[in-house]
Amino acid sequence: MTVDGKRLRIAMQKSGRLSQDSQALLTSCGLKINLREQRLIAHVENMEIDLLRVRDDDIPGLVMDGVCDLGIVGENVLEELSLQRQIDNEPYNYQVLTRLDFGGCRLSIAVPQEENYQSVKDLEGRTIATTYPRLLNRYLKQNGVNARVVTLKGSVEVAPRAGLASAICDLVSTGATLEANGLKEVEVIYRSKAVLIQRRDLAESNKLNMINKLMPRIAGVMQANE
Ligand code: PRT
Ligand code: ZN
Repeated sequence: MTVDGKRLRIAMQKSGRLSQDSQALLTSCGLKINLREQRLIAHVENMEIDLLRVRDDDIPGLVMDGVCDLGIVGENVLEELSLQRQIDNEPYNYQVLTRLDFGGCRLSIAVPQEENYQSVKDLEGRTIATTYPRLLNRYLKQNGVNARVVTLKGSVEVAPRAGLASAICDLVSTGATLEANGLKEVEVIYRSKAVLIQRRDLAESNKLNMINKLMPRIAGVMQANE
């Protein structure tokens, strides 16, 4: 299989919070997907489309590097990689085709429940654990706060109890995880949803035609969900 084959390649999360909704959206758009396949690549039976099922963290890079044509990913992951690539002077080109109606969450700073937190200034000089160091650093910079950022890929919510940090910056949806870990949400630094992105340099007319056919269907599916 070649990278510049004529089948449209869509990167989506293999298993996680976005996979079911991503799959349901594509199915509602008329793509016949063999859901039993546990493989990296799922061929769509009735259209010239392949689904690449990967970790969500890999999706923005696959699109930015032009290896996949489209991707469905959370804005939090997309923005974090964009910031990283800007800092590292690497290309981070992509186009957001549409925001989707799932995957909603917020990236928030949380501190121990018993703390008398007043304002963002209370974060000065502290250590904050997060999986999103660049989004957090941007926020701290914008607010003129000096804090040490520690990157953890998982279990961020236990960092204060483990003595690794005195605050965290993590994704929140219901707030139950923070509550269960004796933490309270004090600042929302980013609001995220899933988005459909396209690689910038996509020029093949057959692929662009397919995308032009898909977009109104996606809009229709979202309208029906309202
Ligand atoms: O294996 P892979 O790397 O693909 O998956 P992952 O474990 O990295 O990601 P996954 O499946 O957990 O999340 C994928 C995407 O879903 C995220 O990047 C967000 O865009 C979106 N999303 C929406 C969330 C949440 N809501 C969410 N609540 N991602 C994570 N959480 C976690 C959060 O980190 C915390 O641990 O859920 C917990 C908080 O939830 P509440 O309801 O207790 O507040
Ligand atoms: Zn991930």
